[in-house]
This record gives sequence, structure tokens and C-alpha cells, in this order.
Amino acid sequence: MRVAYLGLGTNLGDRRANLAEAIERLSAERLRVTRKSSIWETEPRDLLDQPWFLNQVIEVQTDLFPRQLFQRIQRIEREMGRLKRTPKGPRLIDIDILLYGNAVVKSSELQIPHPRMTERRFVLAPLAELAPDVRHPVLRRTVRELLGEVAGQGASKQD
Ligand code: PH2
Ligand code: MG
Ligand code: MG
Repeated sequence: MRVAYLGLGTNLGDRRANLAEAIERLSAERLRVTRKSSIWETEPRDLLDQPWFLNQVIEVQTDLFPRQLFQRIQRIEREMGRLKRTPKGPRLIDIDILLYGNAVVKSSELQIPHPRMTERRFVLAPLAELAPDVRHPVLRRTVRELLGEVAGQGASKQD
């Protein structure tokens, strides 16, 4: 069993229900959701002209290999009707693999650790609630240290 951290994001529809549904759907054979961060309301990044997001990070235990986990995630995103209109634009649900144990994966379709996690408060703030002392396997810095280095970016805890 490996411990992985997944980042969830949604800025369309009933956002809280979307997070709950994604967690429910992820919990299937060979994967157990062990902990959940608070839900954070966060300012959109990259593509700024879109609604605010709810973001949450979950800890899972799984013996799915990274590529198998990625396939499950893609299926759930598809089934939940993720609209692939604009890259980085509005979506019902986005599920990203942030960390998978100490694994480093680099293929054209999948990169772990998530390449943009270190610059995103909407990822690091909820991740730091669950795993402040976990080290980024490439940068060798803890999540707490990385969070201390991201500037600004509106993010507030919802619960
Ligand atoms: N996801 C993006 C782009 N911008 N901004 C916030 N606040 N939260 C997100 O989850 C997010 C984003 C692309 O995946
Ligand atoms: Mg994604
Ligand atoms: Mg994403």
C-alpha cells in the first residue's frame, strides 16, 4: 500500500456536492480515502476570468500503480461530465495526483509530483493540513516550507 495525495478542484455547479461525489467515486477497489483536508475557497489561477474554486486535498492508501490511479481518475472526471473546453478553465471536477509516495513519474501524459503544485496556494494550503512534514521527492523541501514560499493568492478555509 502506498500513500498518495490527490488535489480536488471545482468551480461549476454545486461545488461541495462535486467534491463529495468525487471522493465517493474514488473510494473503490484497491483505494481507501484515509484523510480529508478542509474545503478551501480559492481565487482562480492561470486563467483568471472564471468563478472561484473550491479546493480540497485528500490522502489515500492504494495499491494501484500511478498509471492505474490516473486511469481511474480520468474515468471519474469523464463520468462526472468534466467539460474540456478551455485548458485551465472552469470545470465541474478536476482531480490531480499531487504526490504518490516518493515516486517520480515523468511521461508525456502523467507527471508526479504534480509539476505546478509548488506554486499554488490552493494546493499547498490544504495539503499542509494533512502532510506538513512530507518532503517533495525532487526538491527535498517539506510542504510547510513550500507553503511559506508562495506569495499572496486568495484562499480561505470554508470549514
Ligand atoms: N485549477 C486550475 C487552474 N486554476 N485555480 C484555483 N484556484 N483552483 C484550481 O483548482 C485551479 C485553478 C487548473 O487545473
Ligand atoms: Mg487535472
Ligand atoms: Mg488541475
